[in-house]
Amino acid sequence: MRTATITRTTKETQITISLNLDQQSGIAIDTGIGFFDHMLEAFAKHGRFGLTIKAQGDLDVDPHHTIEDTGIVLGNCFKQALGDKAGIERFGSAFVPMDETLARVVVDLSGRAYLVFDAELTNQRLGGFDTEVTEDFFQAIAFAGEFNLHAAVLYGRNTHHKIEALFKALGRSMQAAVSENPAVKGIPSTKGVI
Ligand SMILES: [Mn+2]
Repeated sequence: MRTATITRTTKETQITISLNLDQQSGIAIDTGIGFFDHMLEAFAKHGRFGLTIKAQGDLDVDPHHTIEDTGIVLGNCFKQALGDKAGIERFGSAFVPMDETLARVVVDLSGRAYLVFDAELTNQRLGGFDTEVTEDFFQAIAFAGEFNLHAAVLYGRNTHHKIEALFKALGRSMQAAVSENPAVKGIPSTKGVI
């Protein structure tokens, strides 16, 4: 079973995440930020991951800590659940439209952390979610998970659609990358380690 459960506690947030890479064992998300919950549910549903998240953060200060720290713990869960990455596809990509918007996410579970984020998010706030923090979440998951993450909105108008398409594309591309393929013999790297 490729699963991980991690709890991280700081003075700003307390977060527990359980991730199951191989089945949608259930999705239950509670971060206290409605729009963020909606995005994480879309990520898990379309990535076909089992995912439970309980995050209690200092929302009275700003939602930023809770969103960024959730990205850190989720990235840590992917890294732990994947283990030595033997037999996985390693690369994954997805285009996801949402009405007038088209998002593209490409990942390489390379063991190296890098983010390229290219999206113009014109509406600054959606519910209790500051849209600029989308990039901080993507940065956090890529760096904690130690993978290359290239995320772009190719075109679109509505900021809700743009962010939702990005989260769905992140789910689809991660699902593709973590998939096990019998044609992959051992660890998918010429170095022998990723
Ligand atoms: Mn929506």
